[in-house]
Amino acid sequence: MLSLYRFRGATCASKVMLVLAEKGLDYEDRLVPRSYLSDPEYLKLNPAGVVPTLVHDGNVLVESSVIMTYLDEVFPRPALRPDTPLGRARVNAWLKRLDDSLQHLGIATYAIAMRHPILALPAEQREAYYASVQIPERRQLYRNLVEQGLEAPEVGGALQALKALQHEAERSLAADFLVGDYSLADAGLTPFLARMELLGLLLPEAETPRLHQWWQRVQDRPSFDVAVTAAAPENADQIRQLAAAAKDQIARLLAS
Ligand SMILES: N[C@@H](CCC(=O)N[C@@H](CS)C(=O)NCC(=O)O)C(=O)O
Repeated sequence: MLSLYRFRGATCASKVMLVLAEKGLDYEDRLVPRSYLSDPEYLKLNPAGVVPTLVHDGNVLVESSVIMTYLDEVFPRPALRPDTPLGRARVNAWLKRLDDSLQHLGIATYAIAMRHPILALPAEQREAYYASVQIPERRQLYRNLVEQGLEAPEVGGALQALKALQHEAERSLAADFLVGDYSLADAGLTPFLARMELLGLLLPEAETPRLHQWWQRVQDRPSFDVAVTAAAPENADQIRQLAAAAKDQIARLLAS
């Protein structure tokens, strides 16, 4: 039996859900509130207090890329990795690249949208929020993002990194998918594109034409609706509006 812990809007959980959907695997959907991530019961499963966590026949797995690879090994059909060592290495390189890029996506999401409800809190509650950030080195980052938004010093670099990620995908897309047939690399990149699209960070089609075609191709797959659309943040419309309101500032940061 498979159980997946996730919350709505968790990019890393969508990566795993795409793999489950592509393989037609049934699983118990443990949709949890974000507050549950710091519950001692959950921390026993996932000491970092993040999603996704997969439990397979009582065995606990964390780290989205590890889980995706595990699922492809245990449930090999349809295969979501090439059968050559070189092809697999290329898929692994994409998974690593995406893991390394998650922080940039998080910074963009906070600076454009998630800061607003926190900024609206009374100062005392805002301070309590910063103090509750689990990783101490991240407290100043969150403070900057909430209080300075797109002006925070960390944002320019993050948006440039997300731009570079799109260019890298464009260069990789000589054929329909990133590495051979549809693979874990495509499943990994898809929720990133969905988030970048929501935040108004997608580069124009003229700049990344192959990536735009790929984006349409992955959206046309049945897995997209269940693993990405249905798993979008509850406040997706509001995020889109906030991104639209910030579009000139975003364009400046992407251009520089
Ligand atoms: N490297 C981990 C990152 C996990 C991670 O940061 N997950 C995010 C969602 S994408 C999370 O749970 N964040 C906690 C929060 O937002 O409160 C993985 O790929 O599984």
